[in-house]
Amino acid sequence: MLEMQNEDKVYGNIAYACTTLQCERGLGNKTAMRWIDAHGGKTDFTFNDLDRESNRFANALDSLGVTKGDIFFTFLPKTPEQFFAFLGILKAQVICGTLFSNFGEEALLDRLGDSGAAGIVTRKGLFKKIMRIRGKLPKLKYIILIDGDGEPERGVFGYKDLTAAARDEYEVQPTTADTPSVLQYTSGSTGKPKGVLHCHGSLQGQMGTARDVLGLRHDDIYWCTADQGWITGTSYGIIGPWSLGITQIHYGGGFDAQAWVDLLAREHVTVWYSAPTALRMLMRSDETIFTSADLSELRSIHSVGEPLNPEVIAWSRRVMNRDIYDTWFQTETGAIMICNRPGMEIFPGSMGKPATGIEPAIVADDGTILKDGEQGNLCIKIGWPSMFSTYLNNESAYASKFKNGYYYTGDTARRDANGYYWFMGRSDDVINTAGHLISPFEIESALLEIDEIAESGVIGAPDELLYEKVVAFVHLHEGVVPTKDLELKIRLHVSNKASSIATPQEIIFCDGIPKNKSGKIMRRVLRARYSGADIGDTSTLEI
Ligand code: 6R9
Repeated sequence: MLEMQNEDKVYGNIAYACTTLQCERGLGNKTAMRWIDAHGGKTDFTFNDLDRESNRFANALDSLGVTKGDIFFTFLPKTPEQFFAFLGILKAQVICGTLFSNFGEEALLDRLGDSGAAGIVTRKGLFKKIMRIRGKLPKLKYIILIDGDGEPERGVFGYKDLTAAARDEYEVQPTTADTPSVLQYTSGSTGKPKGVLHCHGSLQGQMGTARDVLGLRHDDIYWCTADQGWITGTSYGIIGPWSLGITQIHYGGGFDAQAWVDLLAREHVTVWYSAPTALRMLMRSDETIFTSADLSELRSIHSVGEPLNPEVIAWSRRVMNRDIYDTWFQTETGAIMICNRPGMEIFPGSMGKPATGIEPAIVADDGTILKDGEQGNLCIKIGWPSMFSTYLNNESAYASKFKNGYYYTGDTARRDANGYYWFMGRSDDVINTAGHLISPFEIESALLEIDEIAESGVIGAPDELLYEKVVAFVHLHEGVVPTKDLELKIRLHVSNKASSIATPQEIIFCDGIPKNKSGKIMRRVLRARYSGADIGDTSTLEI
């Protein structure tokens, strides 16, 4: 029995596997994270450090009275504390939600409110966003500031004081595959964002794909550029690599072509996981940045989040003398499902073949499994280890994603005769801008709060750099004149309420928003209007 519990503990808990287990394997003094701040300052943290710091955070949560099954969020840019807190939260079997630090107050309120979060770890610069909505969050008891002092009477705690008072050891309780672990919200085209809940058993999928798809080996130096607010940042910026005992680089600076290439060269990065928008931005920069850098140790480059255009692969082959391996997955799938990987022939434009054990199918709307070459819904046969366990508080939306033993991804794709999958698009209106999924509904709701606006409709339009850009059609109230100031007001409002990434790139003032007879915005018509295409069947149009 004791042995059994020990096994559960060792293999069951994600954070245990990423820290204590690595120390038990003899890797305690190995660098787990080389932290590079925005000014280039470096601090190395060993697996011992990661274990101790996450133990302290878990003890701190225990001392506050946070218990198994509660939900605690991180709302931070990349900082070492982001990682310590994430792992500490999971060690305590508390569910860890992660939030992008650019979220505005409405986006925060939706997520913290829906989940009934017990607490949040953040920093002073972001604190005011939370204080503005705190009155609407009665369940939010604990705000932990990584760079501030506590005011316990207001439910505010200083990270440093809390963790300094905490013990270095933590007894992780036996954790099973179905113990809830990570929570991330994802946008749909209607309604509020949905909380995708994962379980500790997802570790198997994340560890397996980090090894088999990213090809991570014990002597690698790995850099995943994804933010921890995103599934890629948790599955492949924390869980997958650390569960394999791999050294990771984490960089606190923003995008800068020279700084990124310098980092790749100077830190001897061997495996790099990034996204098409960043790669396209690199592609636009001066080629000598690459040709003058020594990237000889860089073994493989992987990409996720948006379609990887063949031009980017051609550029990488020419300038870096390397392929880029595209990978496809979703917040819901938890781990890579379809991919190109080292050793496989690449057909530029195709996202590759199924990862080991994954069985996708292309399915028609009527449920018929389609043949090679035919386009349809991209579905995955259920039962992979990192599959989400539910949409929090939304069992019906969860159930609606499954039919005949398949999970419907919401993407459309086709498979060719060689078994390679080709992404065709999404079957909903969700906008993918620079790899971030944005709900047009969230932006429309923010726009409607602006006094001058009568109605609005938001679409994604093709963009060379971002894949899609946010375009807002705005119908103003009678007598309101569109001005540059009004445009600025609109942009600021969306940025403050939703997020800076959701801010419309283009605002088009118009006389009315096309709706169908049940009042739904016809985004298809707006897209056609934008591209100048034929607007198709308009029999259900209101105007
Ligand atoms: C990991 C992640 C998922 C959606 C997905 C699809 C798009 C992701 C892609 C890709 C084309 C790829 N997507 N990878 N499209 N090629 N290699 O991105 O999760 O934020 O939930 O987005 O992103 O539309 O359905 P998430």
